Amino acid sequence: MQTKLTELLGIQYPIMQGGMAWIADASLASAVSNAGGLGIISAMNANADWVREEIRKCRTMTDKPFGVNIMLMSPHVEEVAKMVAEEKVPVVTTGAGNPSRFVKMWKEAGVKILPVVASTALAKMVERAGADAVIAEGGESGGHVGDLTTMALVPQVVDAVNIPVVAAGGIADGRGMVAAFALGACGVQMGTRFLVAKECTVSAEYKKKVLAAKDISTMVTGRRLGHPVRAIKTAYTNQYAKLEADSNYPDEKLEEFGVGSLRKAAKDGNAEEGCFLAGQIAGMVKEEQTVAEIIADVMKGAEKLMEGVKWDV
Ligand code: TUI
Repeated sequence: MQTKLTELLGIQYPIMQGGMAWIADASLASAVSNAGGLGIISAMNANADWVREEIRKCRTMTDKPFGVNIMLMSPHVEEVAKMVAEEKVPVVTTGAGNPSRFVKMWKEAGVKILPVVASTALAKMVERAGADAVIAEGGESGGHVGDLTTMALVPQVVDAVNIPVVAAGGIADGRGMVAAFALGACGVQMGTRFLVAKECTVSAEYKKKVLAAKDISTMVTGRRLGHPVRAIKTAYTNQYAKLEADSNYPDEKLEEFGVGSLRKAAKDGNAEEGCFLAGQIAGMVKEEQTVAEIIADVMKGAEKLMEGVKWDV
């Protein structure tokens, strides 16, 4: 299937993998790229040396294009931004902020730039700065979320900019992909469905929680600190929500409560203290499959729905 996204990135299918912190490593990214999508390594809060190592590992595992997701709130954002330009990674996606100050440097290095946006204002800003496309991510997604839903955000971003738009948040199968096309997107980014891929090295406890999730199993915490994140409801999120609602509980201590919780979920499989980020479609993810099987299933579903339909996407 050819779309503006497959053309821009030089990939076979219009599917990107989300840059999930502590989860999206060279193993998952190379598997997605080898299966014809765009795999992404998450730079999360890691330093440049760690991310460089992962990039080089990925290059030994695939000769296809891949990307690095830069979380703009990372304390190492400046050094990581410079390093991805030095390494000339094919694609950079960004999250949780405005990447405009890095765009010139990345463009000069030939890096394709796809910022994640949660509003039309940021979409227009990054288009002006020189972004190649935007990923419009609705609040159905896991992790750091904006206010708008995918259904409301994607068409408004499509109308606001002239660069290609990728839809993210709440997409896990062919129906979601075709819905994204109907809204004017030229591809999708999926995170939660790839969480349970065989090639995903996340803890067994994490996969178990995603596979057991139902429609109403996720919730958003962290609004009080300005960093709302969606995760699977657990003892940890319930406790966080309680502390967050207690106006006598200081912000600093709330911040402290969250430190290390993503690592505890992804690496240690700590069911009590871990924060298991996942999107609202976790309830639709029922089977551990290889990345190739996941991509084949999404494409088969989409192609069946699009039989006889001719869309210019
Ligand atoms: O970034 C994500 N998802 C994430 S980041 C993350 S790590 C984290 N850990 C603790 C607290 C916060 C984050 C886990 N999941 N997705 C992309 C995304 N970006 N979603 C929403 C946004 C966004 C929101 C507001 C981007 C820009 C924005 O406005 C920025 C501005 O400065 O205008």
